[in-house]
Amino acid sequence: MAAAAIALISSCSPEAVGRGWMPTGENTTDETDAIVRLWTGSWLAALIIGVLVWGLIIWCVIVYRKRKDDHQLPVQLRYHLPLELLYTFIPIIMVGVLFFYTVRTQDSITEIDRDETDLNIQVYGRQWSWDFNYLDYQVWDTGQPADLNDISSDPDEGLADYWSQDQVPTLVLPVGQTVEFTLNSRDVMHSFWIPAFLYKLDTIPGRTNAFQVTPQVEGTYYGRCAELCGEYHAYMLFNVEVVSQAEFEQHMADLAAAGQTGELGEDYNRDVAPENPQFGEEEDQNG
Ligand SMILES: [Cu+2]
Repeated sequence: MAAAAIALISSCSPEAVGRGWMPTGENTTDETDAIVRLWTGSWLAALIIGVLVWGLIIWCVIVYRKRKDDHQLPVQLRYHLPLELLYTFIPIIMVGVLFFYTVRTQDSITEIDRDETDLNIQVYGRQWSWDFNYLDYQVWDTGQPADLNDISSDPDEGLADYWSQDQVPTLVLPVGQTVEFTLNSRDVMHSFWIPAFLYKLDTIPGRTNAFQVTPQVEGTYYGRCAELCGEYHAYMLFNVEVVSQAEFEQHMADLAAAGQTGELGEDYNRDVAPENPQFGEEEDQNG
């Protein structure tokens, strides 16, 4: 308990508490503030109700405890309509309040205003890496699935091996520009997740998902697949770099200079090109 208390107290900076211990200290996108407010609001509401319920339980135990020389059963209640209505409707109201704020926040996050889009990026998830198409610049970038022969079966060593292969793709975004992401999958379900953005969305075969976000803080962030998608799901990593507009333009020029022009389109989907060695070999490993 002492260890737990120390761990808790040490992470109790006012900012960390105010943000409900969410993974970032700043508003990395235009949406993180609303998400943090929903999260901390839900926590606070749950805590207040928890304290109330714990208080009532303790109060009942103390006030209605069995006393000396008291050998009679207390009044037995059954089919007590007011009480039953109370414990039916109060939880419904609580769930309703949480539902209302969740839907309101979610709607504001998932709403897409195409007029505001500055940049269109298409993301393909696949076993087990990512393809990024910068549609407006007609350049692309891609990661390679881990070279499985060169990876230790020990999970920690395996991850280190994968990083050392330097095949993790990097998604570069210009700060302050509104990006519209189009998400697709080449094989099974994956989930496009940038933890620091406090948001993730599935990539689903045969379906297109989209969301819009404006990164606000320059920096390097981790990206992850958040949907268990097969044996090497854990290696389905990417980096995100939020940079100035000039650096972004330079990166687009670099990709074009490297010959990575056009789009990595649907041709690389597994169903369409099963003979493609990069995507076809793991046919039996659907997750
Ligand atoms: Cu995945």
